[in-house]
This record gives sequence, C-alpha cells and structure tokens, in this order.
Amino acid sequence: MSHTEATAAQIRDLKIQGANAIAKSALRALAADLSEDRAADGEALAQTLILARPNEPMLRNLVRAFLDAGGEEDHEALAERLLARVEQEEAAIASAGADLIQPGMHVFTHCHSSTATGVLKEAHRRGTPFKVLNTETRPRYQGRITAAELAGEGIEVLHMVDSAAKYALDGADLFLFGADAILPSGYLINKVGTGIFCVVASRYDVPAYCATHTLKVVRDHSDEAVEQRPPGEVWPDAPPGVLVFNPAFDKVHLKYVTTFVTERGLIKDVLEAPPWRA
Ligand code: RUB
Repeated sequence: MSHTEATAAQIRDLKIQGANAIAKSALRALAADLSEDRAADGEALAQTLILARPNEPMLRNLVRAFLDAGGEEDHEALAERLLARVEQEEAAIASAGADLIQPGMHVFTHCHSSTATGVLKEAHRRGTPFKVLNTETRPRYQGRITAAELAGEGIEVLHMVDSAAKYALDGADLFLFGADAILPSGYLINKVGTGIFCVVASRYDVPAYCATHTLKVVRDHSDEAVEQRPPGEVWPDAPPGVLVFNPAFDKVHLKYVTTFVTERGLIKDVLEAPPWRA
C-alpha cells in the first residue's frame, strides 16, 4: 500500500483528525510517494488524499502549493520546508491568541483543535492562570483529547457532556474554537456543536474566537456540503426504523465570529486574506 493510500485511510477513519494534522500528514505521504517513485502521478495521489474527507481545504491548499512549487527541489525537502513554515505560522497564531487570555478567565472550547489548544498552551506557558471548560464531543469524543492534552500541561480543565454546555457558556469569558473550512459563501465549517454553541455564546455576550490558519480559506469554490459520517458512530445497533443523522460538522455564519485568530494576527474579514503560496 502506498503512503498516500495508508494516510487517506487513517484520515477517513479519524485516526488522524483535525484539519492541521490531516493536511500535514497528507503532504508528508504525498512527498514520500513522489520521492520513492519519481514517475508517480502527483495529481492522482493528491486526489486520493483530497477525497478522504470533503471539508479539508487546508489539505487541498497545502498539497496544491506543494505541487505548484514542484520544479527542481527534492520532494521531501520541499515538504519539510513548507511544514516548517506552517509550524512557525502556528506559533504566531498561538501568540496572537494567547494575548486574548487574561488572568482568571474561563475559556470554553469544543472538540479538539490543535490551533485552539496551541493558543491555550501558549497562554499557560506565559504564566497566565485561567480555566478551560470543554465538551466531550459526541460521537467520537475528540473533546477528551483536548481535556487530556491541556490537563497534561497543567491547565485546569472542567470536562462535560455536550448538552451541559449552557453551564459552561453562562459566565464564560471567551469561546475559542478551530475551523476546518472558511467558505466564500460566508460560513465556516467546524465540528458539529460549534453552531449551537455560537448561538448560545452570542445570547450570553461571550465573544467567539475562531483560531485558524488562513490555509483553511476555501479557494476553489464558494460553498461545500458538510461531511456525513456513518450512522454506526452514533448508535451501532440502532433498532430497525430509526434513521441516524451524523453530520461531522456545522456550518456557522461568520457573523457569530467576533474575530479570527490567524497567523497574520487578529482578522475580522478572513476571506480577504491573500492565498498562501510556497
Ligand atoms: C476536528 C475539528 C477541529 C478542526 C480544527 O474535527 O472540527 O476543530 O479540524 O482543528 P475532526 P485544527 O475530529 O472530525 O477532524 O485546529 O487542529 O486544525
């Protein structure tokens, strides 16, 4: 099995999750296959990775930048150069986001976004005392990854079921979440639950910050349908006659986002950010 096929399978099965990790692992797999076989069809390999999950523009944009930069540079070296740059830019997002976290704040977060946890870990590294309230994120429990990661750093975490989020948002100082996609149609895509939590946050006047790399801005079309996951993730042995609805993500209107926290700093209109080139 090629690196590309193996990585695409891991992305499909959520063994690799979160837009950043998905995009980086896809780029590594593509570069590995191309360096092992210089005659391999890069566009076809890229297509296999792109089809693994439909709402991952960071994967699409990063792989596109890599293929367009082709030329003489060794594939692995080019991939490493791009990944190192993305990592530097992630540090810039963490720094811009950490400026928002003030001593004593209660920060609500949902699912697992490495960009959001990067912000929180940076704030903690700076010595800012704060508390994180986080939801477990049914059906795949990515919220547990967040809780374990932050607690492992020594950050105070209060973990709860998704439907307890009102307790967390009522009185929270900030709602911080990531993004899979930002659509020219005026919506962002992030883990299912983000939409209802944004609405509740706005009712409680809790500012909602989306921490995202601008590679997540969709460049190739205006809108896209949300990924639907297998019903068995929600209820493996649902009785006959019960139809199970399992959207992976929510589409959230951009009016709910107070500001985007990006590698270019705090940006209200992230759709205006210029495309990222290698
Ligand atoms: C993960 C999710 C994350 C974004 C951003 O969903 O919605 O918030 O992908 O993550 P899933 P990151 O677990 O279904 O992939 O900031 O790490 O890119």
